[in-house]
Amino acid sequence: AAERADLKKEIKALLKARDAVLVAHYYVDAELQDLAEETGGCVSDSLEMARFGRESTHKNLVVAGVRFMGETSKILNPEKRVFMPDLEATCSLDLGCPAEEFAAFCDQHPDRTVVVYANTSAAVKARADWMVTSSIALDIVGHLHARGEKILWAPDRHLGQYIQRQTGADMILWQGSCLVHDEFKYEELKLLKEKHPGAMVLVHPESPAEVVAMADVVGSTTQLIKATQTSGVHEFIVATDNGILHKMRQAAPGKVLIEAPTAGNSATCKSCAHCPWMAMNGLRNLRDVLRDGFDSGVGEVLVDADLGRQAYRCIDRMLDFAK
Ligand code: CIZ
Ligand code: SF4
Repeated sequence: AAERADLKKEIKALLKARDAVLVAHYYVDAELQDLAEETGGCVSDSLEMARFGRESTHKNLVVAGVRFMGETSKILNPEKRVFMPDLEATCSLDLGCPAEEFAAFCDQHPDRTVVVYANTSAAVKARADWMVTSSIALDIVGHLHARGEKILWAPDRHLGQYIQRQTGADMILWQGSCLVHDEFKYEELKLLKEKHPGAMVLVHPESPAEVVAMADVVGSTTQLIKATQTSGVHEFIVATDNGILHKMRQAAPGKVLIEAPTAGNSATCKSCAHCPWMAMNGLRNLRDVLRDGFDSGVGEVLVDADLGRQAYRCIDRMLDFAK
């Protein structure tokens, strides 16, 4: 514990010395989320992380999250240096949507507007017309549908199906999935709900359709946190990465939060509903990157300048739409 306190002190001093601000996702360690808040950074979803990074007046950014979040920050802020505690922190959606195959898929459907989820590489974004995050996906696809546009969606198939059902848009879907949310199980959730009949079920739309169908609230991380805060209900079953529980406990003190069951977590596994890549962010590698990365370049997110400019358009379009 003493060592952790020292590390935190060191990180705070280094953030100042490097003129850097820490931006953390809801799914990373509670300690990192707290540090981001204590030091004037932010803890949020990928939409707010992108916004915050762009508006920050600090010269440099440190992103505690996964690779696509660091890349998005760099693309929006090419003049800033962007670092991550571990550049290997990726995402199964990003991994499952290689740029070349994706380009071939787009080439087969030249009549469609290409909408990609934030959880993709810079190269995939460079090919897209729009980038969306889960908090704004419904609004943007609904808007495009109303204009008569047909959609090519990638990479999360569950989120794509959900949007398709909600908006009625004509969509063809890339078949990717999130390895965390894909594991939430319908049968087990049904049993859990029977045991807690008063509980409100909160589900992230990267989960399978039959799990989404059981939800009282379907939404992005920010929307789910809000639901715990604003609803009069006392008990919640939460189907998303359990890193979010830290923020929910702060937002809704005293309320009961129950993790939704995954294939393995009911009795045997305490960390199934947690992204292994988000978990790669820790105090030690955060300290290391702040102390050494600025000189050695280790942990620095680099995006090819031309590719970055191309990818910028679809992100900027979303941010502009969100205003
Ligand atoms: O699952 C993710 O990686 C999410 C929910 C990202 C985000 O904040 O949009
Ligand atoms: Fe990707 Fe899922 Fe991890 Fe989010 S939780 S970063 S979607 S693998």
